[in-house]
Amino acid sequence: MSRTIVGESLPNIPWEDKPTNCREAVWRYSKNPIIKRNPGPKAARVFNSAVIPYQGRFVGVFRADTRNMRPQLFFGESPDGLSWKIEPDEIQWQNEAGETIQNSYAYDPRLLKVEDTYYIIWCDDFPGPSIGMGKTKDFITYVKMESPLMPFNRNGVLFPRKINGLYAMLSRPSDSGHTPFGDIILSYSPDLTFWGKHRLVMQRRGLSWWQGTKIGAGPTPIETTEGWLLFYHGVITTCNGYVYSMGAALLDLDNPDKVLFRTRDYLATPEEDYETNGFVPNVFFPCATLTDAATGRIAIYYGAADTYTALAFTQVDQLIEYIKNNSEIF
Ligand code: BMA
Repeated sequence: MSRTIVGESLPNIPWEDKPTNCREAVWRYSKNPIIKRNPGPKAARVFNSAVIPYQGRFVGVFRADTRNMRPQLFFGESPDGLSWKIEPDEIQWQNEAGETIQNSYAYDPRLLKVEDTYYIIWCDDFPGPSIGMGKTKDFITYVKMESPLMPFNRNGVLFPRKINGLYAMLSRPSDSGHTPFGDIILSYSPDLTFWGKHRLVMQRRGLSWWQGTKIGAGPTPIETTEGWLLFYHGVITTCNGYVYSMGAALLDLDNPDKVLFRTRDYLATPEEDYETNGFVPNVFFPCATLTDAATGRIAIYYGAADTYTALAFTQVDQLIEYIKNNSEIF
């Protein structure tokens, strides 16, 4: 029993116990990757994607790079969170007036439920990378909303409830290319349209090399009794390009621009073949979690090498203890 996660129980969460010889706080699913190459007629590689429980099963919004290599978002569903059926065609968006609109590209979606609505936040073309946001109630009709923040920006992550009466979103202002910098910023909104009251949350860290080039928020923050649990990616620049690893932080529940604890060392870095080999080698990019409040189990969905979708696990109390004991904030 655990009472640390403030949320619902999910008895059918995908899960595998920690291997007895594993000393890490996060461990990988033994049957990774769960989505391999070419899972659909248009989808060549599915990665950096988001899932959520829905009506007793699981649904997801998947980033698929198509055969012209432009990423789009595809809907998928699964009875167990492990084997996924991805729709052959991308999600069709309409504007608030109900007219069908085309998205030039879309990638790295996050998916969450706030009150009775599911929100999808992704990297959109403004033109140039920016935060796209849309909503659905049934995963049939999808309405694209106003762009919340100015370009260029990526890694938009909405909190699952209002904080002090305002919606809150993390993002990572960037450039129009493969951005060699980046810190995590918090913005507030009364209505999901107008955003302001921007606050710096966390910066890249020169001394902690795995997160020395840029950082970006990952899955929707998880509310816990110890603060908002935020998984994030950190990037180092090597002679061979960027390497993406995963860390975590605890943010103050009432003022999430205040970092309480933050991992000095990465929680996971590309090590397995499906993480070190692929379209972009050495990428471990978390975009979603499933949580079971009753047991404290957390399943982390991450993109591996911009090629596969993979799964890792952790337990909230053990993870928080690890973060507190291995934290460095400056
Ligand atoms: C980032 C994004 C991610 C991608 C990563 C590594 O800029 O485009 O979608 O996983 O680069 O290529």
